[in-house]
Amino acid sequence: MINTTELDPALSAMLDSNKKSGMRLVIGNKNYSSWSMRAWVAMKAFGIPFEEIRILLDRPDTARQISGYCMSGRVPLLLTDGMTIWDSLAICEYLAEQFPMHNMWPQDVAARAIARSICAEMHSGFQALRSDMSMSIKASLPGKGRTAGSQADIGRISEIWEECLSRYGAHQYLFGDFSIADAYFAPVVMRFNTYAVSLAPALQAYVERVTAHPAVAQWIREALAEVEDAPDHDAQLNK
Ligand SMILES: N[C@@H](CCC(=O)N[C@@H](CS)C(=O)NCC(=O)O)C(=O)O
Repeated sequence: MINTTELDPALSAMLDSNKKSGMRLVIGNKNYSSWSMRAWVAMKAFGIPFEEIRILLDRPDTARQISGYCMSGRVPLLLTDGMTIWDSLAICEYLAEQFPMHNMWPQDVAARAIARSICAEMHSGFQALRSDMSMSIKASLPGKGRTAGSQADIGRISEIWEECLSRYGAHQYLFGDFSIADAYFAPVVMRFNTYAVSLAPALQAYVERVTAHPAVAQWIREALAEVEDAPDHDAQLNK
């Protein structure tokens, strides 16, 4: 067996990267599964190879199928190195550690701390936006879902984006180059498109850049091509 620590760093990184391929990502329907989208977009955007396993949500056997991989009952799941990682943020952190050459987080320490803060805020917050403006990439629901709670969430997200784009983003992505933070907010971008949220021009331009990013655009194409619905998710849209 080759001891990669004694090799040229570039060759060693390439061998490590090959060793880590063979990863499998378990996701839900692309049209609806916002948490799956985050991990999948992060992997695609940074060219990390993986096999996709899609489990349809809202089916009688959804829970049984997910529990075949992990008892969390939720997707995404990353199957790698004989273990399962069962949370989108933990998956992104694992990938950033395993593939340091990709700079999945911003390189600047202060920017990285802010990027982690906004991902954590997304991960634990914005409940009203999630429930009142649920993700359905296929749907067009301009103006729907505007409760006091979702309006407040839209306001807070606008504030975060404005701050990151003006301080770190050089008017590209939230921290300049595409990072985990952009993957994390990609499902919000999908919602802003579906529900036609009107935004300041700089934020609308960010929405358009994320929508056009190759990894995001691929997810959208594949979501639009899906034929299966998810009845409970659709019921959320029509409440
Ligand atoms: N905090 C988790 C949330 C995962 C989550 O809620 N996933 C939803 C799909 S987007 C799920 O698996 N739901 C199971 C179901 O609908 O049966 C993460 O970040 O991965």
